[in-house]
Amino acid sequence: LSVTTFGESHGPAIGCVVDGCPPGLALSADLFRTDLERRATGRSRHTSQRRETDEIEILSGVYEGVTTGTPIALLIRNTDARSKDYGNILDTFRPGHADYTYWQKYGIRDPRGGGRSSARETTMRVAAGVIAKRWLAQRHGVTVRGHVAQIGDQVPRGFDPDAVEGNPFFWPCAEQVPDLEAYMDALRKSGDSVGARVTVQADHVPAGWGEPIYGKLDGDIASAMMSINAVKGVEIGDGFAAVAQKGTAHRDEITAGGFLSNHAGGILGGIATGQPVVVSVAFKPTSSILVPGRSIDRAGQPTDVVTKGRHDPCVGIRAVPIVEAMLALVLMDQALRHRAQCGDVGEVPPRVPGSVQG
Ligand code: EPS
Repeated sequence: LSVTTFGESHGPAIGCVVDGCPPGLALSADLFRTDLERRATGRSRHTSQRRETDEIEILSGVYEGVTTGTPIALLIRNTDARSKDYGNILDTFRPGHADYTYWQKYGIRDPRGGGRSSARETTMRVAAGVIAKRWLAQRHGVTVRGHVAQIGDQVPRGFDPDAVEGNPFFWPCAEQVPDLEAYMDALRKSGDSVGARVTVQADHVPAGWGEPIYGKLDGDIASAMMSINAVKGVEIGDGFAAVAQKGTAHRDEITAGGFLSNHAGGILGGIATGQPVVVSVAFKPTSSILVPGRSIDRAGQPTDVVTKGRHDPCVGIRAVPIVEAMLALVLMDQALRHRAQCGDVGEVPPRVPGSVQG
């Protein structure tokens, strides 16, 4: 499976091409609505107030409501672009923003705002992810669901999966939501931004998906997550907490009834164990903020930068569907690769004579 996106935040449209989806999957434009809405701007006062319709057009790869096996091209026309918001910073570089590195690499300053580095690009990842989620659910019963596990120094005081979709923060503890509203209101008024941690879990992933050295399942997941803008860290299972653990604490002991814990996050040696695949992603604080910061202009002269316009005080709040989409896309890709090499899930690979057989 391969996915690529195109388009700029302030261009006429954004889109993606998903190549390698098997034929026969039922697909229509309305199926994209829920996840696109979950990610969209302007749905609460705690996100950017840009209002896009995010209406999907299916350009190819679907005939009479089912995928044909040919590349699926999806398009969303931008309806609320406003590149003049960026007029005052075009000659400078926002501290902490990809403005600087795009300029170093390409020597072009796109007058259409962040262009490709804008979080707008993630819309099409979510759209592509809808296809992967549907295929995984229908073919293998795999589900992928996430939540926000930290905003700044705020951590959930409890975990109720049913609470997540009922508040604008994808937060798993409903009683804490008023505190978060106050926290985010104060942050927004201060003109600053904050980071977030998003945790996503895939259930019913069959043991065996993944590859042992090159193309490890966890390697592909890390690469996919790091390709999301504003991501600075990825953990599988216990992740960095494993540094302080002893082997006796970290290993997941096995009984006839299954594993006794899941510190590994469902992956050992690059291959799925059959337990839930658990991934956490760190989002940095948004760099487009109202607090003046020191920078330079294109001539290298010192200047202060203030970013006005419609921005997210915490881009991680909208990131749950994006992280879910990337995990689903990696799992679908690995599922197809597994089928190509080893056959369908549950099919016992031929045993080599002399090897120990189960
Ligand atoms: C973004 C800046 C804002 C956000 C945008 C991401 O947009 P604009 O380009 O109009 O300033 O609204 O997010 C979206 C439009 C979206 O759909 O996610 C940024 O700098 O990343």
